[in-house]
Amino acid sequence: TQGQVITCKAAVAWEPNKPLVIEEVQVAPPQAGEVRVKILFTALCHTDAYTWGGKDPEGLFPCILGHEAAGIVESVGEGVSEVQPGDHVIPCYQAECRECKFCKSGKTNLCGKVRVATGVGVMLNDRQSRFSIKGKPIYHFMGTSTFSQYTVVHDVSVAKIDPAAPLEKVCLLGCGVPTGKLLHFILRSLGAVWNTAKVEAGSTVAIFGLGTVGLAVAEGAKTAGASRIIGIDIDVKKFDLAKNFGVTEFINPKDHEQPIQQVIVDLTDGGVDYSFECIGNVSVMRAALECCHKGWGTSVIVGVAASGQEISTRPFQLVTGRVWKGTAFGGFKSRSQVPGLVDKYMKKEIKIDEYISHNLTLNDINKAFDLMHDGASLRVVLNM
Ligand code: NAD
Ligand code: AHE
Ligand code: ZN
Repeated sequence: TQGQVITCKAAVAWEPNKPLVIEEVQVAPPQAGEVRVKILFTALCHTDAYTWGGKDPEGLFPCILGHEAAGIVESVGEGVSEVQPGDHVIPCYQAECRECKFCKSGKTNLCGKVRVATGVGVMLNDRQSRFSIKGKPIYHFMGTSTFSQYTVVHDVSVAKIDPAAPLEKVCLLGCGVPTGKLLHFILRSLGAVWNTAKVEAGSTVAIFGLGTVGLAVAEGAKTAGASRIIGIDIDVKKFDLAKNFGVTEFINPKDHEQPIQQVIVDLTDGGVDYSFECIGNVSVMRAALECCHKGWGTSVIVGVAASGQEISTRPFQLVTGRVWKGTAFGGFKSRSQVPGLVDKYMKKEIKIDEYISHNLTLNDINKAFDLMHDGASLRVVLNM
């Protein structure tokens, strides 16, 4: 198949909110600096639902969504040296070129090399899509488009992993699980001031939203030695499950008349040391900041909010020492660090299996989105 167009099945989002349609798509061969990957397993993340739902200012239609997957390299374009056909890989929506000013800064995992192209659904080389249906181009999504049996990605957006790792599990390392593994992110951001992890042990943490991302934050907080991990969700189904990930206390905002930030401040002698918003709701983002302790509490925005939404708070909240930050992909450098996360899973140092609630096939993708919207699932993994 090398050098030839491949025809395969993909779930196409023709319009926002309309059921995805399984179509025969043509996938062009990889050009210079590109890799064609046979996707074997993909999971669904809430961000796919967000873009499908028309809430993403970068959302383009028709497109092939999906960004949490694993597969095998089918062929590579000119100049690709780090992967070859047969390699097991995880596509990485957050690229890592190791050459741009972001990559070289040592301050961020964001990469500037291909972002201009991935934000508009095309490949960098010729600003065209590699997907088409009977000659009509279909846009890429997040530089990954994993809801297709074959996809083309930039070589800076693919991590080579241990071939012994089960692809039906490690596909989750493409997004949700690393995003929540914020331990190193916290330690790095505080490194200069409070130098040791010991200071962090005993911290209090509040996590808003107990989906896969929020539960992965809980798992990381537990590993860091947090003394109290407070989980907040409006769906009580999440509470029993969350105990297994380290959540020690639960709050359903619907049970309280007071604003949730006040409830948490009262419960924690003035507020938590860290809070995380893992929903994408701007009023919850405000509550997450305001439930932090005066003088040092840090709130991290993880959730992705809809187009047009803005955050607000009284500036006094920041004047009095609370810190507001955000993270993409948990701060991990993708190509450098995803293989190590796979190894940690193989050594049973991090959970993955526990985040998978359902296994379905690509043909059932609309059912998988229904499960997510009903709150009935954590991660649904699709066998392609
Ligand atoms: P999910 O749908 O599995 O989980 C969201 C949880 O939030 C659910 O349990 C839901 O019941 C709860 N919730 C909804 N509204 C609430 C409210 N008002 N108060 C309390 N709880 C509420 O989603 P997920 O896949 O875990 O993703 C979570 C968020 O993180 C999404 O916004 C997603 O787009 C974003 N995300 C960001 C990154 C990143 O790199 N920053 C990566 C992955 C996902
Ligand atoms: N396109 C949206 C923003 C979407 C967004 O913030 N994406 C996160 C990853 S979510 C993964 O599930 C991210 O990494 N952002 C950094 C980046 O470079 O995209 C919008 O609002 O325009
Ligand atoms: Zn995601």
